[in-house]
Order: sequence, then structure tokens, then C-alpha cells
Amino acid sequence: MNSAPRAITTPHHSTNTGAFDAERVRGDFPILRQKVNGRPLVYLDNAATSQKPRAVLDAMQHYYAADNANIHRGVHTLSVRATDAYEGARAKVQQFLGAQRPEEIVFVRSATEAVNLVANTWGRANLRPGDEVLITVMEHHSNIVPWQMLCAQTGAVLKVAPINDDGELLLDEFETLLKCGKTRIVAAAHVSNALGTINPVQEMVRLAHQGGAIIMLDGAQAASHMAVDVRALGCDFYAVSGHKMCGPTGIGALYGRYDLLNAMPPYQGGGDMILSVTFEKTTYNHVPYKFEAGTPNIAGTIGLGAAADYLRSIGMDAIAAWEHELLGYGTRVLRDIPGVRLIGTAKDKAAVLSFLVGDIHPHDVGTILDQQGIAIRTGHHCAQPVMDRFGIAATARASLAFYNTKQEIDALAAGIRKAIEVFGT
Ligand code: C6P
Repeated sequence: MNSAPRAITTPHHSTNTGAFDAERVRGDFPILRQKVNGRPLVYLDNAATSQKPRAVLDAMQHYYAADNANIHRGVHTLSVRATDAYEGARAKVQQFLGAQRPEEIVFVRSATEAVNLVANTWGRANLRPGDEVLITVMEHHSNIVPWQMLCAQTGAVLKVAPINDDGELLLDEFETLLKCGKTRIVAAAHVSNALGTINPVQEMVRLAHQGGAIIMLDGAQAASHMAVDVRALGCDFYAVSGHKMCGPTGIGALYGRYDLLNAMPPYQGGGDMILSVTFEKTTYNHVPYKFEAGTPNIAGTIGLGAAADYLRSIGMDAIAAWEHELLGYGTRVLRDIPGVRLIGTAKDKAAVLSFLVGDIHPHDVGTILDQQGIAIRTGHHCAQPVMDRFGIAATARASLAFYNTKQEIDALAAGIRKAIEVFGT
């Protein structure tokens, strides 16, 4: 920990000089204090899942220890408290994403479920044979497969916008694909998990709307790394996963424009999504409850609300600036290692370092790094088509968060040099 004295007014994450104090922020994350294989844990697998601050753990613990009850059902005090906490979390996520009203936030299991919800409700209700769904080459499988399934069910056609060798979307080609006038929905990552590319989403939204399509952004890799304002973006749907933004697993959120959500059929049937049921007819509940059938992940939702508050307390602009500095440092350090090839070199990039080390298999790189206490992900990152685009099967991927430090990047570089020593290149 940085022990330099601080003025009372210094924000939690800043040093006296106003610099981002990652060492201090690390104190919020109990898991980071451990050793792995005899070395201090260096956690660089944040794109797979982020770590959880004490504030999130406490919020969930408090719910189970003090307020545990089902929501929207009981008149008793615990149920009212649980309902308030659950709906309070909706308001926090609404604020975090800049949505106009809380009803525009639907709680789901994950970003994956958010995409499936839109494909199965809006998609089935609106797509006809010959209509087109436009995605990009760099999508995660969860933003490919649900659309393929939808196309198979409806007779719609899946189109794929290409990228260049840096991993940047070819915006001209994207625009050309929209010009046919058949595209009904665009579904694209805000940030690529495999390359780190930040897509020009503002422009993509404009082009999609100009082409008469709606657009869903997959924000799984964006929401905890930069400020997101769905209203400023003007997108129609936006998906996030709680566990990638310092919240728990098993919870995510779908932002949807109110008028769209209102017009969409429900996703699943069950309790809480109805106003009245007889054997002859069921009347569905209002948005967003129409899409939240059954007892939801109450603790997870409360944890996600706490995570949104926590990230806001650090400040999304401060997070983005620190991660940008780490990315620049990491890029320089990795490029200095002979044999290292970065995959994903977009000008606009989030803090993802996907790389190959000579001929060494990424899994071997990952294993050697693990022996040094360094956690990265290796493989195709659930984005096989983009691996195919680069003619490779897998990469090693270090994905950073605001609680990472330059010393940890130095440890990564030392670990890669060790792998080269062991395996040669
Ligand atoms: N990517 C990774 O290691 P879920 O599993 O539903 O929380 O998130 C799915 C998902 C959707 N879109 C993008 C861009 C993603 O990166 C992910 C999850 C993780 O890259 C796990 S495969």
C-alpha cells in the first residue's frame, strides 16, 4: 500500500498529486492479497471475470444476513426491505448506464442471456424470411450463436462485417452491408474481448439507424472500463454482465428503449411476469417485470447495484485513463520481448493484450505464468471466427483492470521471458 499521507479531500483512488492510486484501490479487493504458487497473485484475467470489492461482498452478505426474503410478493417487513434493495439496484444500474428510466433495465443472468432475450422476443416477433441480421467478425460466440439460431428459425440471413489486420471494423464495408435496406438489427460488441478493439459505436448507431435497422451493443467488455451512456449513444439495446464489472456471477442487465421493450412479447413465462392468469387468458405484467419471470437472483442484483456504485465512486473516466496508461505501458513492454506478436493493434483499444510467443502454444505460456502466480486466459476466448480471421487457433490474453499496476505488467513480461527460456521460440 502507498503509505504517503493524504489530504482529507483526496478522493479514495488518488494520490496527493492527483495520480491514480491503484495500490490504494487494491486494498478494496480481499482476493488480491493472496499468494499463488508462492508468488503474489497477479490477476490479469479480468475480461473473463473481474474481482469483487469488499463493498459488493458486504452488500450481498447483508442481504442474506439481514433482509433475505422474496420480492414483490410479501407484505412483511423483510420482503419490503428486499424489494426496496432489488429495485434500488435497478435505479443504480439505470444511473450507471445513463438510461432514462428504471423500467428500461431488465435483470438477466448475463450478457449472454440479454442477447438471447432480444433474439427470442424482438427477433422472433419482427424477423421475416430474407431480412438480415448484421454482426461483426470480432463477436463473442454469445453474440453470434443466438442470431444464427434466430435466422434458422425465421429464414432471416446473418451478415458479417469484416475487420482489418489491426482488428478494426471496416466501417465502409459495414455501411455498404446496411445499404441493401434489408438489415433489421445490428448486433455488435462495444469492445472486443479477444482483441481489445473499441468499436466506433456512436457512428455504428448512426449508420444502423440511417439504414433503417435497430442496434444492440454487447457491452460485456466495456461497462467496467469506460463511461457508458446509452442515451448519448442512442443504441436500442445494451447488454452487460455483472461479473465483469466487479459484481457477482449469475446476474447481468439488458438496457432496452422503453417503447421497444413495451412492444416486445415476454421471454419466459412464470410468476411475477403476469398481472392476471386464468386458464383462458394471461395478462402480462408491465415492463420490465414482463421479462423477469420467477424468483430472480436477488442477492446478485443487490451485488450488481453495489458494484455500479463502487465503480462510480472510483470514477469511470479515472478508470479509463489509468487503464489506458497501463495498456500503453504493457504494449511497449511486450513489444520489447523478441518473438512476441500482439494480436489486436487497433488505434482505439481497451486494456486487452492478446499475444503469441513465437511457436510456443498459448496454453504452455499460461502454465508457465501460473507457476509465477500470474493468471491470464489462453485459448480462442469464445471468439473462434476472429481467431480464424487471423489464421490462428488461440492466443494468450492478459486483460487488465483498474486495480492492476505497472509492476504486475513487469511480472508478466518476466514470466513470458521465462516461458521463452523453458520452451525456446
Ligand atoms: N467473455 C472472456 O473471457 P457472459 O458469459 O454472458 O457473462 O458474457 C459473455 C460475453 C459476451 N460478450 C463479450 C464481448 C464477452 O467477452 C463475453 C464473455 C469472457 O472473454 C468469457 S468467455
